[in-house]
Amino acid sequence: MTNYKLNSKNLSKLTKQVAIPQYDRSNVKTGIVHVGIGGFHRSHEAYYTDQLLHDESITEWGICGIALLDFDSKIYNTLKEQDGLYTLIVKELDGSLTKGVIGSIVDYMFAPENPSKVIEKMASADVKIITLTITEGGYNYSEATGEFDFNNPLIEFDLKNPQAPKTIFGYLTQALKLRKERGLAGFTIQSCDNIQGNGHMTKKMLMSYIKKAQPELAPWILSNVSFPNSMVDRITPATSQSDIIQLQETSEIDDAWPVVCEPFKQWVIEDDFIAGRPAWETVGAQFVEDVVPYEKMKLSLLNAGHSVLGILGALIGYNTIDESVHNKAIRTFLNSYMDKEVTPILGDLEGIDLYKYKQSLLQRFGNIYIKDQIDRICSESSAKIPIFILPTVNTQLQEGGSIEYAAFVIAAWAIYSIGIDEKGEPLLIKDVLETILKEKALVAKNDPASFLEVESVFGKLKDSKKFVDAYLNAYGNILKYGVEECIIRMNDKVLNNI
Ligand code: CS2
Repeated sequence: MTNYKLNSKNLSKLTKQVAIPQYDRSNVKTGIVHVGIGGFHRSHEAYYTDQLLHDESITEWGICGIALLDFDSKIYNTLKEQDGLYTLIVKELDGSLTKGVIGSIVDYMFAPENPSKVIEKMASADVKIITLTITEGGYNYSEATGEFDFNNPLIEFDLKNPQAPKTIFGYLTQALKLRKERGLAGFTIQSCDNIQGNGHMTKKMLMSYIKKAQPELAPWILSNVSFPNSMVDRITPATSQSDIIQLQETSEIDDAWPVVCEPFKQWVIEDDFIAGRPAWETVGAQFVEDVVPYEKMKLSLLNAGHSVLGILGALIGYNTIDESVHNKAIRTFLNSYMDKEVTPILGDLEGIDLYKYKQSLLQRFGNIYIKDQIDRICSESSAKIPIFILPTVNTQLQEGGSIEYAAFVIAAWAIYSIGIDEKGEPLLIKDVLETILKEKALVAKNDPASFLEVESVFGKLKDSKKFVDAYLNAYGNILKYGVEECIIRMNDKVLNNI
């Protein structure tokens, strides 16, 4: 089979076995600017939008993808080489692959190369929505103070260099300033990150920055910009070299960076778009009045479930999430965590069958073809744990409920942070707080509670005797018996007797 480099020119050469955009991409305007064009954006929002653009009467909702960080130059260069095109490979539960070329990213920019071009783009009249996947840590929120972190050197830089910023806050501020000066309407800023109340968080953080950077702009923003909350979901592992080769071998496409994902997808959005929006509901998104319960459910079951499987699995020496969930003891532990500690805090979720939702998560985690990397899941845990697990712990503590399973996971994380698994192999710790986590983890070998002193992660958790006792008990047991033996005993409810 002849292979063609993926680009606009070669699209027409592909035979029909892979779906390709059936719309005139040159006719599509960019009503959306998206910041953070990693795998998740490309398996989720860009996919939904591509489906939408197949209705050729819709031409105003193409995406301009922004690579914000120096580190993002590779994806920018790839998209540029491929005219914004990439292949989405859905790994079905039976192992088959559904492949489609996605065409919704019709423009792309590398912010570090030309910040003013990005600001101008955001300020242009066609743009109605800025969507974000800037990761949980990208919001510059300090868990210790509950406020915007003005000590971040990049924020200090942006305050001094408003025309050539480095952070999303600097870009949005400058673009909104230009829109106001030019008498243009505002836009919607829609976070697509895994944060409870992601719209509220975006608003709170941006307004804190604006009050320092451009205080006179604040009232205009409050009446001209909207920040809908949303719940986003689709498991999207990092693309591996074998995915690239498999695509070459099973299609005519040479794609330098395809995206792989699971079949499941969900997008629940608050209908609060001040400058109009695409009819994403026609391609499967749900628009609701209040997305908060959905977000809470997803973050505290799916994302927390991932962290549980990732941290426990990493210590045992597993590489992928499916290996971890197929370990019966871990699976039982995860079930107990979800049933005993998370479910009670979720309250009534109208129209959702939680039992089925939890069952479906186990099936999704268990998809053996996805091979979701434990390294990916455990990366940046210092930003994930405060969002995925600690809100559950704090509510349970207030209500006198169980925290034993969560405390076990945190103890396992403290041991994980030493950087060696139970087989003596090194663990790859990828975290902005890597240095401090390692330092505390080493001290914790003799004084386990000291790990809980990382206030930017744990806040005041170390003051809860109930939590600390459970954590210390778990820490000691893990070192003594190993993760698997501990959870087998815990599952048998005999741990307290060991
Ligand atoms: C994962 C998420 O990063 C993580 O820890 O839990 O990336 C997860 O795969 C997505 O949120 C799924 O929607």
